[in-house]
Amino acid sequence: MNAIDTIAAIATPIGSAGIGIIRISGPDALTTAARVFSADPAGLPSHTATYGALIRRDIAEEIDRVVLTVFRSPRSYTGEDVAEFSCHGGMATMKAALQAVLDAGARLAEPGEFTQRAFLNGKLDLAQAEAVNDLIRSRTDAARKVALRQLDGALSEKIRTLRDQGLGVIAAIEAAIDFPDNVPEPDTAELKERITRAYENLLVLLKTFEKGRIYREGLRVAIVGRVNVGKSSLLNALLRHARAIVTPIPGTTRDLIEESLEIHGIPIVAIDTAGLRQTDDPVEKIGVALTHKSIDDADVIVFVVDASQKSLHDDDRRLFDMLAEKPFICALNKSDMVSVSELEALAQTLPYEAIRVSAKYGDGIEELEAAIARRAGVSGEESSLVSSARHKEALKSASESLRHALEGLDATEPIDLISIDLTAAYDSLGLITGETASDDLLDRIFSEFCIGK
Ligand SMILES: Nc1nc2c(ncn2[C@@H]2O[C@H](COP(=O)(O)OP(=O)(O)OP(=O)(O)O)[C@@H](O)[C@H]2O)c(=O)[nH]1
Ligand SMILES: [Mg+2]
Repeated sequence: MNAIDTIAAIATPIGSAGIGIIRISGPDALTTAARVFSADPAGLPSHTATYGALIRRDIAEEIDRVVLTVFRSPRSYTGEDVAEFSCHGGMATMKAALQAVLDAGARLAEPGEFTQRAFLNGKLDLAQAEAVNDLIRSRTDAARKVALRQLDGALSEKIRTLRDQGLGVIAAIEAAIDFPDNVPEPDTAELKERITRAYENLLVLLKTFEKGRIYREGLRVAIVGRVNVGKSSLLNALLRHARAIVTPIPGTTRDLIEESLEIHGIPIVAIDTAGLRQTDDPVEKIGVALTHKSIDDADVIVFVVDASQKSLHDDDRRLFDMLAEKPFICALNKSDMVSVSELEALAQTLPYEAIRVSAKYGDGIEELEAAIARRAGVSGEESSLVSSARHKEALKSASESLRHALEGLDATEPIDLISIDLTAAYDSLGLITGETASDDLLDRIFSEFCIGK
């Protein structure tokens, strides 16, 4: 256990709420709590809650009526003694309560410092600690599930197994190097098989990243097309409420409008853009430039065509050409304004398959949503393991080291060189679970947390 100071912070959002929690952790958590609580928590058993008053003894003032919960080391989130005051969640109350706790000897916690202590005390490994932050920030059910699995240790277990396997091989090689007379060199074919197996397992894990990233960070979906084709109407239809201004005047939308929504459990940032056309209007010009940028940044592009025009406009064709290499979906909008046969005829002339929709009446929106999810390659059901770019980088560098080791074996390099590659892979994997993470890396990771977690 690290002998460090006692920290405190508000663990709940700032604002008005039924309850607001002040968390205190550290060797003096209970004595600090005792200084501001009407009853003495010294005799309270772990995991019990006591009703009482939060008071400032120095000015003999009661701040709030609270419930104090006590968790004794090591059976607490941080592994240290923890005291939590559940106060009435008002701004003034929480501020005064926190100040009283700080004046009683606690230091204000840094962002993520509670979880950092949990990590340092071996309550969680680094991947699990990061999952706590992912869980707090998850916006959809699918993202929550990915984070919870990681918190449960699903990723850590895979990494640990891989590291254990790697260590076995490294130990065998090192023994042969250290005691050449007594320990035979490991059999090359067997070495190769063991490293290949680890390498393949790594690649399988790496493959889950793209989907994991989408669940964690969301999918950027840009809605683009000519002016007046119904892009803003389509954003509103996807959101199921009137967010963007819709008018019959071409060039209504000039700025990007970004909104969060959820499709099949996937967090989506949908972006309504300025209609593309040649224009001399300086404001619209900027809007059009922004549209081009959002096309570049998007994971999926919804390209809207106005079916009521009954044929493709030159601007539509230009856009088709521009999007050819991108992951786009064509939406044939205003399908309510034309007959089925006219719609068929128009669809035939399109270079790509199109989804028929009516943004105004909400027709075809589910089909469009399904197409977006398909285009992203995620179904909302999969159990992705790797979702963070940091983990991906570590896995990639581990896999490169293993590939290097395999090439070395093929080139009959001496086994001490192979051992160097294997050790590098072992260390890269340790970055994920934290065994080989530097203090700088740890500080950076935990500073991204909220205060109070
Ligand atoms: N009948 C019908 N009209 C639609 C549909 N979608 C949009 N409209 C109408 O088309 C006009 C333009 O709609 P917007 O959503 O503002 O089009 P936009 O593509 O955002 O236009 P800009 O922002 O100017 O580029 C409005 O009058 C809408 O009511 C549809 O599915 N059916
Ligand atoms: Mg618009």
